[in-house]
Amino acid sequence: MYLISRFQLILEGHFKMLMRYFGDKWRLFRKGLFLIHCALFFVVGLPFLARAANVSGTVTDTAGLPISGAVIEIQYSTEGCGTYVQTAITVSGDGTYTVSIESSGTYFLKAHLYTGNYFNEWWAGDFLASNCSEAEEVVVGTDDITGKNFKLDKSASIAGTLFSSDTGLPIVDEDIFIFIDLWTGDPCDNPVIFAGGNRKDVNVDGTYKIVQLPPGNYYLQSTDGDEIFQDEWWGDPYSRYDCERAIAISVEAEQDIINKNFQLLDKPPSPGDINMDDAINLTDAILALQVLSQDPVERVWLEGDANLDDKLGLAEVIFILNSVSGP
Ligand SMILES: [Ca+2]
Ligand SMILES: [Ca+2]
Repeated sequence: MYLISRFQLILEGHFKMLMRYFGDKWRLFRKGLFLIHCALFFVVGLPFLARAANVSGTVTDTAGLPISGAVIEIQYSTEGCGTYVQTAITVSGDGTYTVSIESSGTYFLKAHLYTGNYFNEWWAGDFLASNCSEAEEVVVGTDDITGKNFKLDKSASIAGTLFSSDTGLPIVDEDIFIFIDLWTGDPCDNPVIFAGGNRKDVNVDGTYKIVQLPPGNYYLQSTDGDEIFQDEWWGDPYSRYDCERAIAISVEAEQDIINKNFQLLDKPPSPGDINMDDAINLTDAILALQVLSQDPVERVWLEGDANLDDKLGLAEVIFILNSVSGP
């Protein structure tokens, strides 16, 4: 009896040890299973549970013709306008769009064009708003929402080509690094850069087009990031180095203005240097006299104008002679 009970005790002891050992493992195993389940839920289950609804509509011009290539951007309202929650959706060729919104809430919709000539607009019910604070909320639950349509107003544009003043040919360069800025106000006295994101990179063929312009008067200025060409203002009949000679371009609603070309210098001009050879001497005086007698034998540059009257003549001859004879 004693031996049996002793044996029993030993067995029970081993069993308890085994239970303790495997019990820990079992708890760990269950814990592991739980974590795996959680991970599976987040990876696989949550997107399905969280998906709320599709929002769809059309993007057209005011005549109802589809505008393809527009992008519908979505902003979330809890933190106000400006908080993007989802990748933008490109409007398809027939002007329709469908956005899948993944969680219920309040959203704002914006139709944005990166290349076309229409104003970017926020959806605001029967009309469109130019900024988010005027946009109408779109409350997304579990039902699909349709009919969020945009009828975008056409905007104005300015286009042209950049020429080299030296060669007279368009500035064609794969690595071109010239851009055009729009300014309002006095170009020589703290002009204001037009706040429409209209700084425009010039294309490799030397052309440029600035779109999404509201009506107004704008001054255009070219800037060459490579500093090969001078920074110049648009002017008539050619672009100008001096801000005093910048000419405003008047733009009306929906107007497409073309041929606002630049003729860029590759060095800054000097008053009196009629032939732009970096020297002011009697050759320049003779050229100015020949211009006066309407008989220039060599190419002359109006940029050598010394008295800001956009003409070459006696004023330049006197200026040059003064320069040559010294103080
Ligand atoms: Ca000269
Ligand atoms: Ca002059």
